Amino acid sequence: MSLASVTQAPDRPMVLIVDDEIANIEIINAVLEDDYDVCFALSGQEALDLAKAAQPDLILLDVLMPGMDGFAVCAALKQDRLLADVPVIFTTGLGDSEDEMRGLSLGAIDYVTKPVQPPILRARVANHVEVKRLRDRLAQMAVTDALTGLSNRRHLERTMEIETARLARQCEWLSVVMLDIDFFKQFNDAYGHPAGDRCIAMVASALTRAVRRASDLPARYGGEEFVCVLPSTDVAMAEMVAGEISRQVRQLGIPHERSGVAPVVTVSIGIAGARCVAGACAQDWIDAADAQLYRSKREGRDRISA
Ligand code: GH3
Ligand code: MG
Ligand code: MG
Ligand code: MG
Repeated sequence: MSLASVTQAPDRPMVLIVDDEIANIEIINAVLEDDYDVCFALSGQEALDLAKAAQPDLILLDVLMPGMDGFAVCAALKQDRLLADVPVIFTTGLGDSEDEMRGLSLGAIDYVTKPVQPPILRARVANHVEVKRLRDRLAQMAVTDALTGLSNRRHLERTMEIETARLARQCEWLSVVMLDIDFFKQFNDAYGHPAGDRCIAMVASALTRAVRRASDLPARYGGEEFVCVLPSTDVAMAEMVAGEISRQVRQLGIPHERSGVAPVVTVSIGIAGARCVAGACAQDWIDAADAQLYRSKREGRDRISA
């Protein structure tokens, strides 16, 4: 019944119990503690703070509490982008169908009246946690490239739109680095398509090693093409990142006997960087980086253009 146990066992689902009466928390905790990491809050505000910090898989929410009541907590949770998808089950003494309707219309997934029946509460929690976890996995898959584990193109494009708007408000720099494996058709021809896939995955790992900031976003843009979004980064800094990417890829030492530039796999890189202004369009950075990448190819490959 603590946050400490949660951090030690990240695979056990976490349930947050919210109730102003400690006796109620103890009853529900006894029902769930064998299967879940349980944390608890004694007030609405505490519940919101803890939910933000702990990102539980499910919240059991009392309605009648001094100060902020459960309905208000539920409404606030649903307003919060990071918490809106956490399933909420009201556990309350309020048994009117009107109250139940209100709870459900606020976005709660379920409504249980106290005193709770342990096996039924356990079953409801298990069902909702399972659906929540499946949904989380699907959401993760929707933004991830299966071969490399990097962000996929859709996620990259959506993130860039959000970032350009955010950076424009601060009149900040945004740089985009685009890279493409050199003579990759010949690589596939020489070593086979499965080896080509492994090569793409290894280049992705080199790219991940080369970008350091938590806000940098490396992504697989297409077949053997990658894009790295670097917020608050000017062109000079982006050139350093690109140099590191190029070095890391070379250091993989993947033999490429049919490359026209080196005995190992190399990449050509294009960089686009500019300060964001109101109305900035993410696609402009992509187009500009692509044009620079094309220049790197034209001028001989295995090089960086900005
Ligand atoms: P360049 O130096 O000009 O980039 O030459 P290239 O041969 O790399 O050029 P191009 O971009 O035309 O060819 C990319 C090749 O990458 C074509 C395609 O067969 C291969 N490819 C694209 N996606 C994948 C993939 O997922 N796996 C494998 N193994 N090959 C892929
Ligand atoms: Mg209460
Ligand atoms: Mg290509
Ligand atoms: Mg290529």
